[in-house]
Amino acid sequence: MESSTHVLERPPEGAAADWTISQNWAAYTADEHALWDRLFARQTAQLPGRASEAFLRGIDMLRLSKPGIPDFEELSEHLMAATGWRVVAVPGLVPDDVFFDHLANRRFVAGNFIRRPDQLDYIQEPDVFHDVFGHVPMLADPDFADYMEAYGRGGQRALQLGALKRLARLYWYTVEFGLVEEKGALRIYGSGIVSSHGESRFALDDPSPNRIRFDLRRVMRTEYRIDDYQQNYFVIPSFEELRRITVENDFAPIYAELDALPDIAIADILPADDVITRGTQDYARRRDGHQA
Ligand code: HBI
Ligand code: FE
Repeated sequence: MESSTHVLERPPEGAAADWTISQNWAAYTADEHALWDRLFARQTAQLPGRASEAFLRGIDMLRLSKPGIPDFEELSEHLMAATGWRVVAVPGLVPDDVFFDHLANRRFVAGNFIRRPDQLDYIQEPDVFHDVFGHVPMLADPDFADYMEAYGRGGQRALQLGALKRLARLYWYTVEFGLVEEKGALRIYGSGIVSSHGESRFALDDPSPNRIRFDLRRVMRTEYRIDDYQQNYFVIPSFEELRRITVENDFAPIYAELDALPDIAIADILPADDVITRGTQDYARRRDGHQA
């Protein structure tokens, strides 16, 4: 397994104490811009009717159809005008406390590197396409922008309470792999789905995964996998509701309540679940070679 070259132990040479670096936009090669354009065209071709209205609106508002890897300075001007968020460059994954501090201050950290052509369909670490195409459009939506700032503040608190696992699950099943109901249909807003060619179809069309209506406590108890398509998707009714959950709840008592309950295995469905799709899990079984 190749070592992930973008997970660093300490800020690299030249990085600030908050791990930010210059995006160095002028250093991108024509091939790198062309790879961005190829990924962008492939995803936007399949997103109408699949991505949430808020995501598609963000693509327009932030002028992301402009060819080439976006310049974070330019992108941040549009984003600041919409919701006060900025995009700052980092060399890869940053420590949780650094990550949460940026979010709490409306700074989204985006990798400035782009995947190689042989990594077109999947890359473990967040590159500029996952972060900027996947995450940034949603930050132009006021409710989602508030949710992400509240998430950052919640993360700082969760670190103090030793409850990071709970919050990481909330992030995973909303920000990374969330679905939203719009006009009676399911739409994608999670960045891990919307930036993935295969999962943008799988998440909505495939009979394999469960699709369950979002419940905060249920999500905070549910395990997830990071190495392949999800076996579970949770559906929120709206971004206003997502914002309300974090802005109106004090999570500390919820963490204490959940510590008395067992975790929920990835593909399990509970009697209390409001199930939209009871998945066959055929995809996971095929992948895991008929284990489980
Ligand atoms: N760092 N650059 C970067 N991007 C992320 O999405 C990220 C991170 N560090 C920590 C992290 N995400 C997650 O562990 C937290 O959401 C819990
Ligand atoms: Fe991400």
